[in-house]
Amino acid sequence: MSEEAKKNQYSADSIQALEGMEHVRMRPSMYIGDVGTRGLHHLVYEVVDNSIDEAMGGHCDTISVTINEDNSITTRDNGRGIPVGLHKKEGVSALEVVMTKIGAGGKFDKDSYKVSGGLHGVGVSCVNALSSHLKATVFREGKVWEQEYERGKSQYPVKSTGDTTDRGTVVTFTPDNTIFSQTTEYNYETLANRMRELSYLNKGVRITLTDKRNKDEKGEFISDSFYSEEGLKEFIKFLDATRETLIQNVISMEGEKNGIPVEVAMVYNTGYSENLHSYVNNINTHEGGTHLSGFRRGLTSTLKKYADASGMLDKLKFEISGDDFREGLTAIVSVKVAEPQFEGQTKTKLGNREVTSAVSQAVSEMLTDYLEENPDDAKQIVEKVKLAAQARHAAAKAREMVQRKNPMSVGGLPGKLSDCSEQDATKCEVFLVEGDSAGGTAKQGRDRMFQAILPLRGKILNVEKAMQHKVFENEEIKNIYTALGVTIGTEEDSKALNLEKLRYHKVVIMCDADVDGSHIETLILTFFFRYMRELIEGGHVYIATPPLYLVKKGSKKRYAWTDKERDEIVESMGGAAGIQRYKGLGEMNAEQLWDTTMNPEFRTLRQVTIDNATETDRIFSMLMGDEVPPRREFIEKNAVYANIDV
Ligand code: 0RA
Repeated sequence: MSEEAKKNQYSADSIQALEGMEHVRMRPSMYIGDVGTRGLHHLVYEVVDNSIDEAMGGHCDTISVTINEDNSITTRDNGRGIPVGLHKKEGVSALEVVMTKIGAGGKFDKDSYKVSGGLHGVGVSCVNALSSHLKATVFREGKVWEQEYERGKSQYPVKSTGDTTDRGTVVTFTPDNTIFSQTTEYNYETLANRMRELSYLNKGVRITLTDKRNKDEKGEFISDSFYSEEGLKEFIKFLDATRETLIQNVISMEGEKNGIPVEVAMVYNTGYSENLHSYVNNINTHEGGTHLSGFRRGLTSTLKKYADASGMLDKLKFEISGDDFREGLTAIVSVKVAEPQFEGQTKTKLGNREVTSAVSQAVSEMLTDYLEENPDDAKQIVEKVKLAAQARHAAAKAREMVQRKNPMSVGGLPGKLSDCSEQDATKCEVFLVEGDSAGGTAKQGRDRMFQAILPLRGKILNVEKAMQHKVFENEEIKNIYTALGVTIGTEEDSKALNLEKLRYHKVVIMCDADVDGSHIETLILTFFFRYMRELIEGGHVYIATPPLYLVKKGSKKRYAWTDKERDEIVESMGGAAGIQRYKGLGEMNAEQLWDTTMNPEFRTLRQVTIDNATETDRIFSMLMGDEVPPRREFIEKNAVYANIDV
């Protein structure tokens, strides 16, 4: 072939490869979920998942991820390196096929079944398609190989640039800002949380994260290195660090059942909430599925058998239910499935039937051994189950009270609620306001057509430390249930929140912009997270952002939300303006509150989302638990709780 013909042949191949790539650029959300912050971070996970795959095959033990100064990302691993030889079918280097063919991203050798993979398992080619620039460097068979791409299009054939004794793959990519138009700025904490999680899920792999945009006091780049010797066992200790443990050890097992790799770790604490986390191929399965059912089944049957044999429950007058075995339980189930079927609303529910019995068996064996070897712990657990059953009985009565009220009859609505006149719930908003006086101002300032006000008295109950029946007996909480028109129990799930009769599609928490206000905000969020998670997941929960300052000069008036903004306004007014600091909502009059915080045209509402349920869980238990030092440290470090992604 002549040089010219070679060149033509080369571009013909890359044009063909581009068809799938164009589709990724046209419909990015189909591949990475969305093109917001989540999707942006997803690009990193996708590349790292490939490195984790190498690690799971035993070919790699070190991965590094660097956020470069310009928000491009560099990942490096010491795996085998992406193959660079000629790919016979495609007629170009395998590296080029991996980087530019959608679906070819996986391994060619079928015997190493791909167990990792991002939420959508789309491969690095997808990251390439969504990057304005990407450079792949491969260290393999003594040589360094390189290829660069723009928007997924290779710029030249794979070339060798030198010799090396290293092995591995380096990928540097710049997310395309025409696709990620909202932001291309990476959040260090978000990446750190995922890298930490991955290190627990894949013990023995060192994952280092470095942020070249920021330096610490010593002049060094911000960096964390995650490494876990014991895997899930350590993950449990990390999650439960601020809870008081009920038993001596973390109970754990690791093995293969019916050909399915299963890892389980669990511990009981003295608290009341159930914290189950499950993973399939390193992906957090928020909606649970067959592996979680297997865990529950194994736990219930084993504990029930033990408890019955012990005679400790003989005097109990009612049946123990499955829930009773899980109060104060923190557990993680992680399975690897060759061809996972994901179901559910967010495609995070495992559907593979065969997994249930594999996990159930694993849990039974693990727990039977532990109970036999640790009779004191066994006694503690059964004792706790018994108390849980008694409390559940009390809670059922209290919950009935919440359920019985019919929120559709005005008579049933809480007296303190100032309702709106609009009947269409999708147009309605309710403001949960701290204190009666601010509630009064909000009531005057609102647009009564579509905005309702529910004042909450003082501090609401800390549900993290209260037993369920106390929660359902609490006046403020009962008011929230009836005002929102939500009940407990749907046709499918007796414990799920029923949103069918939700009366307001926006639920806005409005608190003072001070320490007390943010504490109350956290209490309300804790309640929503533990008892109304579906409301958050449905995108219904928001936080209002009242201004911190009023800057006045002559007849000019402007509001500021940050110190920086305040200074800029003062300067734009030519200096020496009068500044009023709002210490609370109560200091604003109705008109000011409407203008700055409630008027949809000008206000900023922060939508509350749950980015990472495992991490959110840990943060709430820490913020609301008994131990003060970690909480103080967290609040000082994060000022507001940026970490739960509000
Ligand atoms: C295809 C085949 C093989 C490895 C990889 C891809 C691979 C991809 C990435 C992405 C980041 N790091 C990676 N490391 C490896 C198998 C290699 C072989 O059979 O030698």
